Amino acid sequence: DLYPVKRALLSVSDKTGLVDLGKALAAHGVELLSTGGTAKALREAGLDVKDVAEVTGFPEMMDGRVKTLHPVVHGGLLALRDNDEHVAAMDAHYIGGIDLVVVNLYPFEETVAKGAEYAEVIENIDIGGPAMIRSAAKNHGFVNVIVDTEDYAAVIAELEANKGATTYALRQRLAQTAYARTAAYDTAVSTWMAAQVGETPRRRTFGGTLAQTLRYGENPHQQAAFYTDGSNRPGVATAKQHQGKELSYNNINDTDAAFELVSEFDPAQGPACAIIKHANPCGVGTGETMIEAYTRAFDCDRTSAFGGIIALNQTLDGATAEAISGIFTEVVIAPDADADALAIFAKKKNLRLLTTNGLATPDTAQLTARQVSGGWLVQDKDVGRITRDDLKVVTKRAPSEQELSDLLFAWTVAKHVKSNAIIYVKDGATVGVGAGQMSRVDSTRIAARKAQDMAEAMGLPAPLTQGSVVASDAFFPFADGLITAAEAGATALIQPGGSMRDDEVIAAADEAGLAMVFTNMRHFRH
Ligand code: 93A
Repeated sequence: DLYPVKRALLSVSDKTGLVDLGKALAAHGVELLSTGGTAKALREAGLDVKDVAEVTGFPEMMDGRVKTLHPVVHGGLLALRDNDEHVAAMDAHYIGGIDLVVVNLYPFEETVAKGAEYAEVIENIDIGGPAMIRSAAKNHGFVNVIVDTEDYAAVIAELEANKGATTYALRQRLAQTAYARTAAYDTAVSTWMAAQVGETPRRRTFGGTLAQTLRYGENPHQQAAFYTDGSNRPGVATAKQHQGKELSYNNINDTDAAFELVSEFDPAQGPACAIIKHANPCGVGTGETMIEAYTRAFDCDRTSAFGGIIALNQTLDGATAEAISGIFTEVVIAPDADADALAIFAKKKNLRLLTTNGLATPDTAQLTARQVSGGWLVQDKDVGRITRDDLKVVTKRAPSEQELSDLLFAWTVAKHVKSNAIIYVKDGATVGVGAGQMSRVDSTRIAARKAQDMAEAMGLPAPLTQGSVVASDAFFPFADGLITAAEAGATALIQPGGSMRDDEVIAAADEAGLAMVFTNMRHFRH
């Protein structure tokens, strides 16, 4: 399965390692063909190179749009060397075999990432490069294709070991890498185009660029990696890490949840803070100052906040940094951090601080995907939002101004809590979160029980759920959940409505003197 490399075509945008590779090939007597810029770089290093234009008899034209798209190139790549008719065709049309292709593509992903104009992005869609890669990879029985500078060394090592030939095993592995690259490249193009014309779940592929090989996955026995999608959105994928060790798989997941949640709160309306554990908030607070917002988030569930991930919607200041330093925290993510905060955190070597230079855009349309066995589920991201005007009061009593504002706050938090989600809120801060239970009444009970525990731990006369409002991410199927909330001290409720037993639930609310509003929108999150 050894096949000799006699002629190579090199055409690369990223010229890293090119000259060394060219020299190693030349040392094995390989003839070098190349395109404009690549040929120039090789010649400057003193190598003997033939221009592709000379081989095809056509100049590079149309700003380089057509340089290698020619039967002399593709015939040389695709011809089966052990097929008499193919060999006869090569002879008849003066086509020489090309046994090795070295191509890396126009930097499409980088061009998008730097925010280039439409026309420049279009010009960076490589056509000839992927065509050569795909031709060479198809003919891996005879042809080597290198698309990754990291693979230069392996090919040189084989040429050394086998007197200028490579093994089938290597060529096959290179072919697989090659198709992975062209697939990722076209995915990047289609993802960018989807952003221009609007994404739909029907016509979208997902791909990404390897950003980080993670130490492990959700558990230490699982391998993992982090891919970025090139969209350059403010968030965990693009944040600047100021200190601490690398983020783990779970850190990235939780930091994303924290930042998406806190970004719901317009900084112009004041500071907000979210503390996340296992992808669910264990406290969300607002306040006059950031330290107040943090403290109120922390007071919702001080026990769970230990080892949590904290997101802020405004600059991290010194006072808040000092307060956060009081307990073990994994990650803090904020749009920015002031000098005082940086100095305070510098003493906390294990704490990771990320700044994003902006907030996420939870109201911008986007697709989300999740893997199931044998496929992917794709949907629009939940960007649903409601305002006061969308609410329908269904009880005899209408909510007060304060209740209304807390109901909307609770509803926003509920969107970011795993179902079944029940959120108790008082004065712009959560005071109880029930998440991820299989029954809604259990979520209602758990949140109230935890508030009771917190009151005892903090020496409060009554749990903070007294005089709170409650959001439920989906309708109450029975009155029991609502009654539990009322017993915990809730005075108002927000929920989608739409249950067969809405009448029963509304009657129970009236009986308990609760105000209740329907949103006619659900926020399941699984
Ligand atoms: O514009 S292209 O799509 N048309 C082509 O025929 C073609 N052939 C190679 N781009 C083409 N290439 C790309 O040019 C390669 O994939 C590589 O990225 C780049 C190398 O150009 P140069 O050698 O001039 O620097």
